[in-house]
Amino acid sequence: RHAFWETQPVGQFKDGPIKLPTPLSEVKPEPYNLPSPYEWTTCDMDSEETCNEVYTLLMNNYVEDDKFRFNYSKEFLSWALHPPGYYKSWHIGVRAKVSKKLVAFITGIPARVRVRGEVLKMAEINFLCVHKKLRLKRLAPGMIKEVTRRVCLENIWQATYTAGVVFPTPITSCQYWQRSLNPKKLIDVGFSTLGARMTMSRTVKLYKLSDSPVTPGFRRMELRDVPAVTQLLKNYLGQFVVVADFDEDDVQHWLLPIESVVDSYLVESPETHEITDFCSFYTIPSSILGNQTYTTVKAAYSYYNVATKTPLLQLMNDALIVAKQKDFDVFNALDVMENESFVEELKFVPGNGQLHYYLHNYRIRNELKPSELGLVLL
Ligand code: YNC
Ligand code: MG
Repeated sequence: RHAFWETQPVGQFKDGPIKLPTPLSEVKPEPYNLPSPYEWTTCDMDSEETCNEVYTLLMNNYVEDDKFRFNYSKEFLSWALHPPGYYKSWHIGVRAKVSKKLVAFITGIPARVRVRGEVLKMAEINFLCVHKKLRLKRLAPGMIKEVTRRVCLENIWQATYTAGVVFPTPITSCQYWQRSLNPKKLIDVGFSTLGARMTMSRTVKLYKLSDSPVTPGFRRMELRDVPAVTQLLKNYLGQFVVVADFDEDDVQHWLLPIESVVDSYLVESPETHEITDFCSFYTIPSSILGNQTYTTVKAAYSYYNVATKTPLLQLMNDALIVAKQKDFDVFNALDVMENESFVEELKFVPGNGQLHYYLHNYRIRNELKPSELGLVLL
């Protein structure tokens, strides 16, 4: 310890909070000001009407590149925003005062995140979106300040979030890998291109998978598996540096399958009935911008995977097989945890663009490697 130097404005040796919490009475009690045509609204995502408005705002204005825009489903949004202990006040919208049209959105959800040895209550910030017609008017900073205020009012002082763009300062930058399941469609819509010296039929053959999973005892996760899956995850995630800290309630919420939202499979040993391996992925369709034949690409995103008996490569190959059975077009995985160990052999190719991970009000002295992350955000 350095009783003196730790009080000085110099880089510190230790990881930890950048600013200490203030008394709650010092957190601003009223919302930040918005430009006068707009007003804050708290979005009740249990209301079908509000959920529809959010869905429509995101469908038309959320993250996109030149060809695709995320098209999170209503069921997905409801799942993503209602974890155990969620705060309605963290589902924040901005409306035009006159028309009441929803024009911007940002959300937080509570989570426990372990950073090395310390488990912290954090907010996970997501779905920041400003209507295309209101861009570059500095609405986003006001929304970020307002969500921060509402998080602090719950006596939570740290947050985590991901973004495709760089600002101060990522804890690590990850790469997406993409595995074609329906190569013909992906090529037709311009999601991927035909490789050099490749024909369509050779490409289709290259990506062909078995009709059904090969691992004996591979099956869908059920409610009765929650305790075993929680234990498997806890043991496995222990090795990583920034990690989701899941209890059984969290596992039930985040990993129990929900049709077209989240899928989880496990291996139950045919002899001992022990649960030895686990894999999961969530569903985000993307709208295809300006294609006549197809309107959406159905994408699976690798979530949490744990292999203790089955080789991880084989487990993930089975995940690809069930994703293909469920008619996904592509399977995406970040290079977090041990994902780099299977991507190349399973014919994933690097996607373009990176995903940067951030912590709010928590310093990590050295940038992490993606493989030190045990946290996947939606
Ligand atoms: C972004 N994604 O740099 P500077 S990811 C954070 N996250 O500030 P304006 C962002 N900041 O550089 P626009 C950001 N994108 O001047 C831009 N910024 O210091 C910064 N896109 O604001 C930007 N969703 O309102 C600049 O820009 C300032 O009208 C400019 O709005 C931005 O959900 C945005 O990509 C992103 O809807 C809303 O472009 C808009 O362009 C848009 O003039 C399409 O803003 C959708 C999109 C972002 C997805 C995500 C994570 C968000 C994290 C927010 C940060 C949380 C901080 C922690 C809270 C602590 C809680 C506690 C305790
Ligand atoms: Mg703006």
